[in-house]
Amino acid sequence: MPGQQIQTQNKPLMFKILKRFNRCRAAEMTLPHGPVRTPVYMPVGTKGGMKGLTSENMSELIDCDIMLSNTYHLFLKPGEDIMASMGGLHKFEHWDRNILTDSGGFQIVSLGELNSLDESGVSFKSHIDGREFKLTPERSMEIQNKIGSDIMMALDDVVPPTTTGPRVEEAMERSVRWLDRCIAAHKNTDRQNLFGIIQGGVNDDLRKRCCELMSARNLNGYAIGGLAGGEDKDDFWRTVKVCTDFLPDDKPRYVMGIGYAEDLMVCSLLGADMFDCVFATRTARFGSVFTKYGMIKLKKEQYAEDFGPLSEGCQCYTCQNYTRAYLQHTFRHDQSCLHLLSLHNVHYLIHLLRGLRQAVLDDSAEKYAQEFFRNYYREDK
Ligand code: PRF
Ligand code: ZN
Repeated sequence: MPGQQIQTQNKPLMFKILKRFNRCRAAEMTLPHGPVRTPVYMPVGTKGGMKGLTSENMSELIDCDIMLSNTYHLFLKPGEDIMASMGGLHKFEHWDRNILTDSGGFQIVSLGELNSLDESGVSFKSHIDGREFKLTPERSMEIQNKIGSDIMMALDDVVPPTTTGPRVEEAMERSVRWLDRCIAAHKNTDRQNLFGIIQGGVNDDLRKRCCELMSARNLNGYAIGGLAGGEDKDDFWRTVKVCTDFLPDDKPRYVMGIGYAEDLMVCSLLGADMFDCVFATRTARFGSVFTKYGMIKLKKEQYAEDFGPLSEGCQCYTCQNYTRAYLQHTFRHDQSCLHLLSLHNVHYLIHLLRGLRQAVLDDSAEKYAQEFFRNYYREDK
């Protein structure tokens, strides 16, 4: 047609696989707020911002490429309009790297504030003031569009992975229908990505069907949901493997809600690229920290005169400057060290996977993985 220009839309996500080790991929994902080195652990700042850590800490001390926030919490406080009038969540929390937002449904169900769920969406009562709200696929997209996250998650129907029977299939099929409503409602396709979430419990056929149905929607990335909820490790790992078998090879895959070091390693080796969990920061508040030789509880008497770092060889600010003995002392007395423990735990997971990525690039991933497991499960810690 004369005068009509072909619009070459900028795709808001590029995913370049740089090298592989068997199923494991070292890649660079480019988002509107910069590059993300994968496999990647994404720390969770539920309400925007990390508990005990500033945005500057996250970029300068931890070199984190992407953080996660929850639509549900941000919607209740400060609310979508305050965020929109601030120009989005990046400006609101002074974070100029990437943000991923979860859609809200999972938090409603897992916080037990669910009132009812039907084909139209999920209804819930605010845990702050008891007001009633309804979250639909359209509302979730509207709020995430206002938040301005780089990756938005589709609203999904999540059942615990230990669920059996027809409810598992219903939730999977509803998640596909809700995904289509999300796709139709998403306004900023030029600058925000929408990921679909694979459901289907620990049933291989349902997972395979969900992967095929959602892959046909040609999204920029996919998540594997509905796991890490009390199922056996064998079921968990097999399900991740089935999904990475049937999802497109050239797009990022995100396993939701995974935060144990060993799970991040196994899932990366199975071909997943992104992970998130509140575990690293939540567990730090109870004085549990990751070390090269497994997790330790800092309050144990044996660390009272231990003048070593939290984890041998750790390059984080905490380990460079403080001893286990000092950290235990402040943990017992005024808890003023909590941000130092959180910083270490988040740094540990981010750099565990960044180390794996570098090892894939250097052809030493097998050795890296073997050493990780040998050390992490060593008997004499
Ligand atoms: N769906 C969504 N968020 C999630 C999950 C899910 O299945 C999980 C699974 N454990 C964590 N976070 N939307
Ligand atoms: Zn450290």
